[in-house]
Amino acid sequence: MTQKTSFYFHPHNIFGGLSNRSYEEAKFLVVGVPLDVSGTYRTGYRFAPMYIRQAAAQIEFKSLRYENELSDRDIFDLGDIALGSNLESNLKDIENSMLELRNEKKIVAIIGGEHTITYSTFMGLKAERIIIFDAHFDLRNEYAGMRFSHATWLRRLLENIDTEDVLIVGARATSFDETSSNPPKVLHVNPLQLRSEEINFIKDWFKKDKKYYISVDMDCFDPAYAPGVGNPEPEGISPTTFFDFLLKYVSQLDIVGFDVNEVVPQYDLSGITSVLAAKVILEIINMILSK
Ligand SMILES: [Mn+2]
Repeated sequence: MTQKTSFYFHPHNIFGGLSNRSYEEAKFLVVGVPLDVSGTYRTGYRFAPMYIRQAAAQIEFKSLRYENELSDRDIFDLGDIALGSNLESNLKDIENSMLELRNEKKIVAIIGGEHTITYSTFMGLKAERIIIFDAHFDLRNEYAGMRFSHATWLRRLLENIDTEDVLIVGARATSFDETSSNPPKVLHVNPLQLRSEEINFIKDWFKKDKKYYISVDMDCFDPAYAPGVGNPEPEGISPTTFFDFLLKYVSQLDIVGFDVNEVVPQYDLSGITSVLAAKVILEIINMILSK
């Protein structure tokens, strides 16, 4: 009997409800990194890849800004990296898996997980510069007795790369505790500056001959748009500001990988944070495809 395939949804939770048609043809690899170890407030990051994959299956793929619609053939979803409770061995495993993927010459789309993963994904993919969208600076030297955590990972990364290779967009939350440990001075633009368009001081930072990594902590958005995050922070940016920023400054850069992190589905009662996270991934893919 011929199988009536049109009657059936794909039984597995593959990103966007896609079919994982061809690994060879795919330009993008989706990888879930459900790290959920160092959270100190609202945890549950481990469930985010599952929810964001589902959300991506229920929204359209065509981009308004790029006049592009990614297809089934563009993306292959590898599944999640298996992780346990030992943070440092998890970080090693994440970095090693990225080192492997780097040889595949594809762009890696990572679904976190807590923000700590970005230390390892960036290092493994051997990117040169990082654009971070985040309410926070994550520059503490130690947090809750940990040298590696969601609040310290950028400080650790800056022990490996130069300060001038980092830009933080949407930053608005810091503390005396953070600034008193003399963190490196990182170029950043806050939501008020983004609204008033007084951001000429960053326009020369973008260089076309460098390899970039984009990290999107979903708490960069205002909690009205993204309530389901570990550490919500009022006065964040809107999705429109975010997508306009990508179009204006990021769309022509050489991107080797990106992540979307810090979603906590249990606090995302309407599911809108996962939908926005899925949209961020789809839009970045369309942006890169239309370059
Ligand atoms: Mn954050």
